[in-house]
Amino acid sequence: MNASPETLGPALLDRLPVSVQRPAYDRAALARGMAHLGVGAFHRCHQAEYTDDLLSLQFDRWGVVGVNIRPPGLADTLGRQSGLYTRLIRENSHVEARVIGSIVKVVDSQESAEPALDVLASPDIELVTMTVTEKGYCHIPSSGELDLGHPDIVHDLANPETPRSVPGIIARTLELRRATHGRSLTLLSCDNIPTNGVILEKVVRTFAERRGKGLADWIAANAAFPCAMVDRIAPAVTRDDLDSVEQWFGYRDGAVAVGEPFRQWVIEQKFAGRVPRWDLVGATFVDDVTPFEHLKMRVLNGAQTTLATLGVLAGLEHTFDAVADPLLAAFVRRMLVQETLPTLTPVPGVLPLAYVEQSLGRLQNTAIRHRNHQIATDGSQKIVQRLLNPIRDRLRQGAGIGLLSVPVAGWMAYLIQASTRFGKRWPVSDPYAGKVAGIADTVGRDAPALASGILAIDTIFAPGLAANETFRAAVTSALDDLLSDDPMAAVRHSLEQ
Ligand code: CS2
Repeated sequence: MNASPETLGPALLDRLPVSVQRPAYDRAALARGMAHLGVGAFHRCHQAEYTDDLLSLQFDRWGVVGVNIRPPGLADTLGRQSGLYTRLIRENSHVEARVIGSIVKVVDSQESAEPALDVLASPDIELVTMTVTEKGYCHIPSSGELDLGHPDIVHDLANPETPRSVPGIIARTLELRRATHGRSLTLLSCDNIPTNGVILEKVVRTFAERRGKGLADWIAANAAFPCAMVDRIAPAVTRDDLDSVEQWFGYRDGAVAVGEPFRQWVIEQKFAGRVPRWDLVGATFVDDVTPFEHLKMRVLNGAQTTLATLGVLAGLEHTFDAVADPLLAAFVRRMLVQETLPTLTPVPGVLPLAYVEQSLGRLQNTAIRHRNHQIATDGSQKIVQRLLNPIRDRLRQGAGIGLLSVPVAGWMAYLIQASTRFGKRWPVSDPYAGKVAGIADTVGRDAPALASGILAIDTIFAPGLAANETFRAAVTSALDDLLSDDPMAAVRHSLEQ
């Protein structure tokens, strides 16, 4: 019997195969200085890698303490490996492996907020970055306001010392910092919501105002909430990824992360203290992130959501399968060039058409096995910034929206058919899945009634948009096709117009 392979850890660093890069700094000397909330595949492929790059260039106390307040727990796996993990960059048949050392510890805080608060309120922590997913902010997608009816917010306002939600945890963190050492904190949102820092600040402030005792004023003076645009495609990690590392490099790693070569990070320079000089290793510090985030969310993410929902309806598994389909590829390119690009403000150094081609090229990478169902998850939290905001801008310009309306109907069709078509193979997950299912139960398979019912959800569709006749007609007609036996007729019809 073969001996089981060694697990990645500090003892293995000097014996890694030469093809695996390792931290080029003294990891034993790395002190903790920042925390990251939501250590998933994306963080391990993005912020942690930038930090690892920086530590090699300019060593400083920027060790990251990861904090997970939602499953899955990672403390055991990464703890066993002293925070080390393998980051694979993959592009078709090309693989590049590197062990990242910037995460010094991971804390699981799913059962209670205490472990998270211990880390976040500690005076060593000068900065908190976060990737908590769109719905983690507990905001109303159409308005950006804190959702005071959200069960976790209701709970946290009644029990502010034992919070469950991100706004509740951040407000409590700042309250504890104020009461103990009084040190300021930068909170850097890295989620794909427009003006993410503004939204974070707003939900935390609204929460703190209800808490009273001058907390909101203290936060305004002692915390900063910069906006950021982040980019790298890094799908959920699979058992195959872990097995590949073992096969290729001879050791076991339970926390492998896989990403594409492209990466980008644009950060608003608005800090409440020291932050790592990520600008020395490829990040960009700017005064206004807005043009960058619109470009990225509307083009790259807009294409992903379009290919994901329409791809699932066409029976295709991954993004690369959907973009290889000639009809879907022609559709998404035409949608982006004709309808999305005219809504964007120029970004210095970026040629819009080249950005579209580069984005579609990234989506063709067959080594990035990003499942359409994964991207379709939480679509209600994504369509506002990816599709509805450009639609609203187009309508204001009096311009056509026949193409952008198709993936909006795609999201509707996906949720309408969740229980009958997809739910058995993939647990469809979206905070609005129940609501859409309820509408479908009441009105049946009648596209105009379904579209009307769903467009009336004003926390997603701002009333002005939902009332627009052009938009209503385009969504209804696409939905009718998408629910038929020939769902791709929606795509063909929109291209014929
Ligand atoms: C994806 C994003 O799952 C999704 O919603 O669209 O995670 C996407 O891969 C990243 O934003 C790329 O930077």
